[in-house]
Amino acid sequence: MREVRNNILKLFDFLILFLLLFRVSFLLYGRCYKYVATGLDWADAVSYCVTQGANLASVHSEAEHQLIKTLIKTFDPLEFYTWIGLSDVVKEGRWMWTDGSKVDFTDWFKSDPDGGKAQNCVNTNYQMLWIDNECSEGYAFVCAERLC
Ligand SMILES: [Ca+2]
Ligand SMILES: [Ca+2]
Repeated sequence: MREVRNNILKLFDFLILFLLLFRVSFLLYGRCYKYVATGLDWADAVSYCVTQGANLASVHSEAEHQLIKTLIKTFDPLEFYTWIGLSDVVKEGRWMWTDGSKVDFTDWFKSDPDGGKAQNCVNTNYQMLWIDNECSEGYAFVCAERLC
């Protein structure tokens, strides 16, 4: 019985943390973020976010990047690579966010982007920084919506 109670309390703590993350994101940026643990290729991740009325997350400041990394860590303690909405799939070397927002912040790993035409989609969390990677690989991802 005590174990059941402890598990309910743990679940409650988790829900509070979850709600807090969403609330903080809303207060800071007027946006809601959702971590999706299912590994999809980048194009399917883009489509999935759109079905949720959102886009793959764009990132516009170090504070927002930290918030997204905290969200990822909440669901994935290993903090594995995660898709964000940046790509140069339309034109090589021209990085664009899927939500159409301006590229006013990046946090590349020192040697990246290095993949040329073979790597057109961006993961965060490569040593906590961004890398270009092959769009066909399956990773978890973060969606963001402007109004929540
Ligand atoms: Ca490229
Ligand atoms: Ca790369």
